[in-house]
Amino acid sequence: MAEMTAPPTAYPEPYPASRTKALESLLVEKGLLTTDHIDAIVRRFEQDIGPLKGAKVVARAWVDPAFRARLLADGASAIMELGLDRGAPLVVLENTPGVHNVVVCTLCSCYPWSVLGLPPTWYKSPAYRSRVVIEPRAVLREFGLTLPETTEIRVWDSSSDLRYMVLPERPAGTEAMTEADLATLVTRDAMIGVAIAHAPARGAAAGTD
Ligand SMILES: [Co+2]
Repeated sequence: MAEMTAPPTAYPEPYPASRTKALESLLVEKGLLTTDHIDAIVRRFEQDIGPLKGAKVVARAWVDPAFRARLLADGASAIMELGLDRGAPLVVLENTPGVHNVVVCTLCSCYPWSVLGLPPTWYKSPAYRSRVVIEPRAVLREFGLTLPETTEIRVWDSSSDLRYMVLPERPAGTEAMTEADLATLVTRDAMIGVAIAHAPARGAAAGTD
């Protein structure tokens, strides 16, 4: 009969994960942070800080036609001009008055992380992944985006070796805005293609999920 051995320990976590957990519990215990606060920071990385990179890329493309041309020709190389990581091959899809582009990964959740950070939860949902291909117009309406019947909608399926980002149209009435101010009009959802960029409205609230 085999000798009793020590009970199996839990599968070891990678070092950064256990270190992060230890720091988090210490800060919460000391009352310096709350778990709500930490969740809010994670959300900020998903919604604001990640997509901020793409917003800068779009704003540059809006003000600099030569950069725009390089971006459309080879997205991954062009974003390096703004100090961003090259990432996977990146195809930038230009929206025009007659054509609206929208991005999905039907197989899993491939996403242009080099410009948009972490994907939102809905992007990974089976419903979005299957329905946007079959009935894009209806799905976009659910996101609050109603496009004219005459606008052609093109759906692009990402893969592990090819990522897509939408270059939204520059809103009318923004001719006097600086590149930095223009970047604030570009949302994550507009770069996935489930929204468009809007000119600033007086008293408009910040976008939420
Ligand atoms: Co995928």
